Amino acid sequence: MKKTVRAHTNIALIKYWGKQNKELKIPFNDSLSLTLDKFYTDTSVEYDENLKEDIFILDGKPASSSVSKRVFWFMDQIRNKFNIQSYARIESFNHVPKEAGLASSASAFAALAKAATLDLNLSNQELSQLARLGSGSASRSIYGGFVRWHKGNNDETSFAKPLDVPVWEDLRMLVCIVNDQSKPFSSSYAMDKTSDDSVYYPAWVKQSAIDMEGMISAINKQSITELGEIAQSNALRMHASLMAVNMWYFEPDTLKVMNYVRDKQKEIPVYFTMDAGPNVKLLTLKKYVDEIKKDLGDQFELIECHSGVGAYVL
Ligand code: 2P0
Repeated sequence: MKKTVRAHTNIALIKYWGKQNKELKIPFNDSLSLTLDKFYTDTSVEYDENLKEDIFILDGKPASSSVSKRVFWFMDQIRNKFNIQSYARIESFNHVPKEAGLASSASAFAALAKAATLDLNLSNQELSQLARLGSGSASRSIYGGFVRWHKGNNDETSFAKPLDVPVWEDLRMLVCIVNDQSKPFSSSYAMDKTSDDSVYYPAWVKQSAIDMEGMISAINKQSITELGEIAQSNALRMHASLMAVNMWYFEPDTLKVMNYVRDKQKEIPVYFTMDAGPNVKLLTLKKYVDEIKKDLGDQFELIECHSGVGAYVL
């Protein structure tokens, strides 16, 4: 019987930005994320020895050639690694606004890694390592809650692990949709250009290790102030390193939300983080959500997210 795997997206609080090995997607720095409950990808993989090539159906239609190429390359890696002979029919449904910095590749490759290897019963560590080859951030979407991707230094040692901490019931991420259209350039291109050419890149790598220690301490204490301050400055540093190579993702409405947060921070704990796109993710506690929705809800779509679970078979 055909089985479907669901994997949720994650949003990094300490960002992954830059690879020491581009093909194997080994990063220069550790990253740490929160898996979200609201956005996910459902994927099924059926191997068929009669097929002459892989087939990839995305959201009910054959996928574009550039998307298919990346998926077929990933399937080739799986076939080589595990000595699988057949091509496959792959079907995915994304419940994520695509290409808008909401990390659809993270849930997509986490779901695909698990769905394509279900019969092999891989451990989560092996799945994380495998998903990483599809998209770096996918290594984190194998798990729920807070997840740290340990950069390692080769294929075997670069994988994510969940933090061993209690669930933080009151923590909320409000995803603020500024623009749900495709972004101007891909995150892979932007991060490669930054690590290759940005004069600020060494400072990014150095500071992100310091931010990681502070973030783990904030999560252990369940301190929204510490978590928010570190997440916000880490995101701004990532974007600063990118701006130093003449690229940015900010749009006028992105700045509008950033300015709102800066003012509101004088009254309540609310912070932002941002990824490779113009949308803004707000970090706060449950008791402040209604007030923020009242302030921003007329102008922007706000999606309230909690911590989500790891990849599983439906
Ligand atoms: C992150 N991002 O930590 C960072 C922050 C975007 C900004 O991981 O090249 O699609 O496929 O490994 O995983 C997005 O990059 O990049 C990303 P590749 P990916 O979430």
